[in-house]
Amino acid sequence: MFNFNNRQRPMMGMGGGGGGGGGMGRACYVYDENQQANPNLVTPDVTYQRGIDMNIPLTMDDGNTITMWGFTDRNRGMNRGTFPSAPIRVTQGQIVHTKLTVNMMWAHTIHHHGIEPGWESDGVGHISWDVQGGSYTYQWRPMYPGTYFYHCHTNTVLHAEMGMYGALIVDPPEGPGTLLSGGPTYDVEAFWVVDEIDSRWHTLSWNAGTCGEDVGLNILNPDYFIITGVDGTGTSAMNTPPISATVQVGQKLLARYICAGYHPQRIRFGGLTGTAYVSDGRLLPNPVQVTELRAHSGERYDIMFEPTTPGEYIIEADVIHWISGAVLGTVRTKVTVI
Ligand SMILES: [Cu+2]
Repeated sequence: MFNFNNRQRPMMGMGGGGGGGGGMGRACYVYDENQQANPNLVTPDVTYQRGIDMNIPLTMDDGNTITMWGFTDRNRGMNRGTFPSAPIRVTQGQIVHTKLTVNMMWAHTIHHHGIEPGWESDGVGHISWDVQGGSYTYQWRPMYPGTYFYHCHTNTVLHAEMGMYGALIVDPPEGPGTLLSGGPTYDVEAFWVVDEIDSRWHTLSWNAGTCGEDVGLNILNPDYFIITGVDGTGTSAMNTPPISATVQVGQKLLARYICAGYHPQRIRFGGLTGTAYVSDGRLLPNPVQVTELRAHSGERYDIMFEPTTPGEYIIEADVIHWISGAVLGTVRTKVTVI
């Protein structure tokens, strides 16, 4: 059914571009020959459509602007992407299509991290194919409620660092407001997606390093620290829902935490005690009381808070060097209890 011949392409147009636009040309291991229709498609319950934006400006608190890459939301007719990309939110058991359209200049995929579709829908470009100069539809059916994320899996180390990801939320049949079928429920939702940025990487072309040349992707020296798309080291994230949250005593807050960086993280809840119900989209054997959590790249936690004392609680996530253990940076946001 699929032609795997002639997968190795000659290097053409390497080193072009950089910065906004992500450069042009091909890469040595990008397999774009087999973008015919996904052979197993059935009628979906819901379809998400995503395009590509290789020039998303992100302005930091110090005034510098970093170029991010991301997905556009073609369902809403958006030609511009956002960082993070627009959430995908579905109901447990739905058959979902994600249609990705990429123009001729670059190759990208969508991998629905933590979802387990057939291999032709897994979006791991390195072992199947990348999407370039056309569209491809991924089909998947989430079976477990919780917090996931989707990201590009072409030249993954670079493209994920460049911001090509968005939240993927699976609700139980009850819909938003309920974490798991039959409970627990929540009143307010917060999204804590913690990431680091090495601005040196953000001048590279989309295909940098794919032909074996050393472009330094083994060296990540972050100079910015991000929570859910904003600079997390100043005050930007303090009063920016759905990062910061306000709850009344007696209400329940669900925090959806995603470790979107490469260095390990430790998130501290500022004196609040939460209950972790779900880890990486799977129910924990028993709910766990937590005042802090550690996570590695790609991990997610669903944590419920039911605060009893009014006040302001500062949520802090440390980004920790994977070898030395040094704290490289700390992002902050706030839960206000009234
Ligand atoms: Cu990509």
